[in-house]
Amino acid sequence: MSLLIADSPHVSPSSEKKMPSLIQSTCAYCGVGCGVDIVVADGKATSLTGSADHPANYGKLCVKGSNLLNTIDLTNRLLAPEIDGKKVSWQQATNYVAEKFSDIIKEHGKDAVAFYVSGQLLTEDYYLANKLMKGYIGSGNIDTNSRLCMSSAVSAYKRAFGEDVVPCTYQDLEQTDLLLLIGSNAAWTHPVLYQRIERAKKINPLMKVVVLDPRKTATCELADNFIQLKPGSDGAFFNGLLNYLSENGGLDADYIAKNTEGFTETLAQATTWSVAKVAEYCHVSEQELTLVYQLFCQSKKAITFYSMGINQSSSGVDKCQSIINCHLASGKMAKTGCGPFSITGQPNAMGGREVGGLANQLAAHMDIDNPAHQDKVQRFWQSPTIATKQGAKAIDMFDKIASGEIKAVWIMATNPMVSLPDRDKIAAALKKCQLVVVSDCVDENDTLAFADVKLPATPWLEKNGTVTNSERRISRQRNAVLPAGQAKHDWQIIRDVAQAMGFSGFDFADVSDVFKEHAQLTHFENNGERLLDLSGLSQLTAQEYHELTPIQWPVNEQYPQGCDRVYADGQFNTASGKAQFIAVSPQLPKQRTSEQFPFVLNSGRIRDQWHTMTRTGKTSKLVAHTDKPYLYLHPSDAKTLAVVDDDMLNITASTGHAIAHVKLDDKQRAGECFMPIHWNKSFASHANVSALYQSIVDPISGQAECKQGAVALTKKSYSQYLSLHTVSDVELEVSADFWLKNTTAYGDAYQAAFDEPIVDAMLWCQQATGLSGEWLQFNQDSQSYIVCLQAGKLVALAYFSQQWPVLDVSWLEHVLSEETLEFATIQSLLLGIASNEFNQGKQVCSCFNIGEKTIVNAIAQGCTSVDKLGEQLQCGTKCGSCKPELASMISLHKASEPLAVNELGAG
Ligand SMILES: Nc1nc2c(c(=O)[nH]1)N[C@H]1C(S)=C(S)[C@@H](COP(=O)(O)OP(=O)(O)OC[C@H]3O[C@@H](n4cnc5c(=O)[nH]c(N)nc54)[C@H](O)[C@@H]3O)O[C@H]1N2
Ligand SMILES: Nc1nc2c(c(=O)[nH]1)N[C@H]1C(S)=C(S)[C@@H](COP(=O)(O)OP(=O)(O)OC[C@H]3O[C@@H](n4cnc5c(=O)[nH]c(N)nc54)[C@H](O)[C@@H]3O)O[C@H]1N2
Ligand code: SF4
Ligand SMILES: [Mo]
Repeated sequence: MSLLIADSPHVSPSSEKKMPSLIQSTCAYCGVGCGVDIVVADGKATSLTGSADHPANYGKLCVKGSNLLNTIDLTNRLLAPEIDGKKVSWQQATNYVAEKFSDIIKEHGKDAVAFYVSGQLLTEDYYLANKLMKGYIGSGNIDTNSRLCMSSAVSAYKRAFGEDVVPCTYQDLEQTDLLLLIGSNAAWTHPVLYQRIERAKKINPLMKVVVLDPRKTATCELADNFIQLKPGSDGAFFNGLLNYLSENGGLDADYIAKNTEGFTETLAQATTWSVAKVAEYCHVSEQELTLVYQLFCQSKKAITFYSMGINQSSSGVDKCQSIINCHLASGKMAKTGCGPFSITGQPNAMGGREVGGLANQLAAHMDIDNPAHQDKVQRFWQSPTIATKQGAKAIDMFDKIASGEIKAVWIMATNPMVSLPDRDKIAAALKKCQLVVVSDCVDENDTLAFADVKLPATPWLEKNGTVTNSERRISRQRNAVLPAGQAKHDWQIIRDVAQAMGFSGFDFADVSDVFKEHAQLTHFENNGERLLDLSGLSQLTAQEYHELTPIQWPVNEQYPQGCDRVYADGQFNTASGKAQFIAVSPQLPKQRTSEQFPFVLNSGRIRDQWHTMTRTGKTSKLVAHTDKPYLYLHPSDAKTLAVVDDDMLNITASTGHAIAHVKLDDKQRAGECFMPIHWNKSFASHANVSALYQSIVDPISGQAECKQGAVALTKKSYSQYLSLHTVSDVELEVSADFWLKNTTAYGDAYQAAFDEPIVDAMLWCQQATGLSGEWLQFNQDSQSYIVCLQAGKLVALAYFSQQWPVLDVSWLEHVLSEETLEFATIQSLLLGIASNEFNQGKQVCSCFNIGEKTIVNAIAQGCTSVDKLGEQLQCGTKCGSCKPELASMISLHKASEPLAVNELGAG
């Protein structure tokens, strides 16, 4: 096998047809930034494994990473540019966008246009988008979905350290004594890091893990202590910790004196936060708190690892600061196993921060409102103009689109209709906008529905450039195959539009030239002012760039091989060189429950889906674990609402409405419920959670409060329910009052519900599926069971009932894959009775397809450890993402009897 560096100027994937080649790249998904080895044969990616030598994952991959190649087929791909729904050439599309943008700028000024971009762009894409908006159009109006993700963490680092620098590494997580996981469900969202932590804890049983979350998540499997706090109350927890440190000898007076400023005022603010007051505020016991405070105080090393439960808050910057305050005060900073570690979500959230992709940054960690920085960047770019003030942050940007102040928006690699709060408001804004340009890889999503111009971008596997992970490590994302159809790389699309607008600074032939320019800017007149310095990479030849191995910044004369430890000398990037304490006054969420909206709505991720499902929704492998956008509800609330598992609930907020199935869940507090963020109009009629949140933001960072909404719940019933499995595509938008769609191994599975019963069920099926063949129907009570056969092969199966029909997935997979069905099978289909052998229950292990019932039975027969289950059933032995769930099933079922078929829902 030869090592092929595809898309380099020297070798192209198509020229290397015969021998299988190995391409090293980076996973498309989360901020862990795992390396992947892709085998390519005859221009196609044939297998993928974790790169054994990548320092993020050392060969490991989670379930999403392992399934990357199952999500790359060309179905739903946008393969040609379109204007107003008509295919056009690239030249037409590029000129059209350039002309429209130029006209609007000419008539209404530079601030009448905007870009809304994404932490899923590569650094080179991001760099050019930022350069075009800030240096050539001259406006600050470029913002990104990272605003919804870690902009509060960015603002807090900047305020405290003088620069947006993450002072920790993955190794620190393994080398610490105490790890606080705050508002992070890392077991599901950063699984490979979680597994590294799990392993570290096995090696060092003295290491302690504490989780703070209003929900007891899969991450708690690793926790020695779990603090189930009141939503939004984390700021008080950390003020209380600071106070406790001060009262119990936990301060590092020397560190405070030498390296920080503002301690006295900050402590004064925190002293009112006694353990008793924090306990009352956070709704937790004083004993639990004291235990964790003691742990922090006594541990030599501690890391606070925080994520969306902290950032997505109307006071997120202060919450991050309250964490930083505790680390500065205790001196648990910038040394092995210590520090405030904000984990990034998206694969290149960090790269976006480096190039200045947020509306309140300039470029290369320089400040947009600093005249010296403006001058520096403009001179470096030799650009005709430069942005001199902050542009519109995401929420404001869409408000300005709604008000008509912004007349053209170019959206790249994000799906704001699904991910921004207050969906109706976003829809109204996009509808009103004079020109909506969307660069995406898929041909349909909730945002593309509003696009005047659609630009086909290359997705992962075709893309080529760099990403930076959560620990400041730059890795190459290399393309393994050539662009499909007419798709172009995002950086090329931006370059071509910029040139069509008449701008001269975009003369890049190769992606490595873009990277080099970015690296040079980080060094330009830096004089040690900013830690972000990539001068060591600023002279790479194209070949060296293509061969670049993972490296942590800064990379410069002092650290030619990169640098893992920053701020070790206690010198920060503030004017005084000292880190800043800032007094924090804890705030509760702005979205409050009321008589009208009595439930707190929490939202977040599930294990196997990525964001708006444009990729992970494509494979049955990733759908089986959680096949519906459930609303997770406490059993006591379910009792009050008179609902049981799988009943339907109307979820109403001041901003919008959703409908979802109920899943009983006693792992959250009564009065609170949780809904996943992933489902949208491509997969469900009423399941977009962002419709239920108001767009209330942190006053400093502009990050939206996406974790604590207020909703009303009422039982929703329909007069008829349908489960439909077919090989054909079905459009249910008009014909059903509620619907859900899932990708399965055999085609699509639909669930639908009707306010009025369907009069002629068979006719409805024939019209909905458009299939002809032998249609058979069996009616019993008020149920209709319908099948359609083509030459003995089952092509459609529809069950109408007054409750949700329960069908086992593995049985369906079996009957729909058979070439011809035996008469007895057709009979059992029409009676709706699956044979026992197929009832495995909900899928738990996606790698080996192992269901709940199989696992529970193995536990009852003595497999009482995750390792034993793995030995017997293989579950958990590949990617390991299901191991926390297996552990929790063992605790639940250890002493139980094997389950009978009817005891488990068929999932
Ligand atoms: N499987 C999967 N993994 C992903 C992603 C994905 O879509 N799918 N997306 C990636 C991205 S972009 C991101 S940003 C990360 C996000 O990673 P995480 O932040 O770990 O994920 P979330 O599920 O959004 O939220 C984390 C937890 O915050 C808790 N929480 C809610 N309110 C509060 C609160 O007031 N205080 C505290 N302490 N906790 C609270 C929630 O209950 C939830 O368990 O995941 C990344 N990884
Ligand atoms: N209520 C609530 N809302 C949230 C969150 C929450 O926890 N709760 N989390 C927030 C967070 S942290 C995040 S990060 C956002 C995520 O939300 P989004 O960014 O809106 O979600 P994605 O599905 O990742 O959107 C990426 C889009 O880009 C396309 N795409 C993929 N690769 C490429 C590429 O290389 N080039 C181009 N041009 N397009 C590409 C995909 O097909 C998809 O349409 O959601 C936020 N919204
Ligand atoms: S943890 Fe999983 S999703 Fe994240 S980068 Fe690694 S393989 Fe990809
Ligand atoms: Mo994110």
